[in-house]
Amino acid sequence: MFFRIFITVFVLLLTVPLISASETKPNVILIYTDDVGFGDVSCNVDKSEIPTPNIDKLAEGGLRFTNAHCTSATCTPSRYALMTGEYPWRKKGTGVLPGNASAIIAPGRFTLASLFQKAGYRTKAVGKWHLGLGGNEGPDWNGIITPSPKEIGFDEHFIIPATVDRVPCVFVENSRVANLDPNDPISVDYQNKIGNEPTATERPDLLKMGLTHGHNNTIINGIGRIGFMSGGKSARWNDETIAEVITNNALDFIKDNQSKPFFLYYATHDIHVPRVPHPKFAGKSGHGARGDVILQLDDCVGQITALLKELKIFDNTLIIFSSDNGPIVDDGYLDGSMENIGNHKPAGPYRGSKYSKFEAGTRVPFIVHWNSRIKPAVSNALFSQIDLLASFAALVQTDIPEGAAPDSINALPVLLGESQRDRDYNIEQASGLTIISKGWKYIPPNNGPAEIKMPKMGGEKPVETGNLNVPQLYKLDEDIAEQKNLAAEHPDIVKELDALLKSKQQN
Ligand code: NG6
Ligand code: CA
Repeated sequence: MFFRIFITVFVLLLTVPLISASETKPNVILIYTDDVGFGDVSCNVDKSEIPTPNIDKLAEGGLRFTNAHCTSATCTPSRYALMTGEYPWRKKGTGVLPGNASAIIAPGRFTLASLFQKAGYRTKAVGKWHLGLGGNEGPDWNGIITPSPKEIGFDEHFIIPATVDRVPCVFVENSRVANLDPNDPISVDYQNKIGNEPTATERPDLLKMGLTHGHNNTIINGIGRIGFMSGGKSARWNDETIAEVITNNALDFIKDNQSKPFFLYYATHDIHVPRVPHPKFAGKSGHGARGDVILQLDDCVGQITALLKELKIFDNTLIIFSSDNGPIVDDGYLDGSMENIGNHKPAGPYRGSKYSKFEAGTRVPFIVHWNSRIKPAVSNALFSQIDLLASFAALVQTDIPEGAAPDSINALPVLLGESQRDRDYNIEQASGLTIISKGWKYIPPNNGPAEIKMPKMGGEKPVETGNLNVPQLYKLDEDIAEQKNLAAEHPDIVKELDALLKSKQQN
């Protein structure tokens, strides 16, 4: 008896110091990539022609999910959900935003960043934003840009306002355009041409990268963009060094905050279009620009992990690697990716792509690495990025205010690999909503086009939207490629899922 008590006390004493601040307050780095498909990271597929050794190492030492989803098949809505814990389709104006859009998350709203702030973390957003900036009039590019990430929980930011294919082609640092010369003010317009610089429609001969569709407005650095811009010459980014610049910024933040808990939202431009790799990576993948920027992305991940190791904070940093939507090869530019795709399958075994209701639209890479707490494993649990907010709230033991993050559910045990429990249901958004529950995927009937053909797309299959004018039902655990529509055989399940989706849309 005594011996047993002694042992119990001894074991308790051993574990007490471990559940210290470092167990509940790890540093958190969310590597949120752009348009990276499930099959674009080599650890997710049997054989890959584009190696991603640094990302693979995170998977080998951590948890690799096979059934994790962003909420939407495009960027802005997925990021909105990630930050707010609210499904984007509940709120108007959360579709893909132009580069001069107003902030869509109201100042002071509780977000993933303000959660960490409340828990005593230092927080920073680096890289792609695409959630709008400024008030109703949009951002004041030549003054103080507010609201900015600062008003929703980020102590610091160094961001690409929207996308690299959208103007303005400048970085915003702590509410101001970085390196702006006040004598060369920026003007941005999404309707009418402004300034004297040529557009891609006027001067296709000046383009260093051809177009397949869109991107025919102002030419910046030899690349046609969406939207018109003038001025701000000293502030314009250099496409070849975007990855380097934002990664260095992230590395500096880690160095500066190595001794306190920090939350870093590191949102890469890679591998979105335009894909302009640094000369170090250009031509290195043998798969065109898309392959090259995958190598570049992997290198950036390697730089982050190397620094964490050097600073001896790797063990106590929780790193998530994921993506904002599924992959696409032709998203508007002729960059050699299509011709050189070879046997590479960006979506892995899944059907569809970015923009699609099929699984490839939202089923993305998701890796969680936390050396001091997570054991290496593969998780097949159905998981949604929308649950990160509530799960992290549980981890850092901080309350979510009443009414905030209405769709976020605490799935911390799943996130840490202590449970493989599926989310009860998962709603996916593309041009409409679909739902997964208990291994079934239901796509409501829809009259939209079944395919979107890109005008000059050559051999690539068109985007399969997933639209069909009859219900679709797939048994995902037996048919991950969504080939066999079982709706006619299981009208009861169709009815049940249809009702479930409708009920979730209402509350
Ligand atoms: C589309 C763009 C595409 C990409 C996408 C947003 C055209 C023809 N296509 O409208 O290139 O920018 O928007 O991608 O302009 S996302 O990953 O930010 O959602
Ligand atoms: Ca994206």
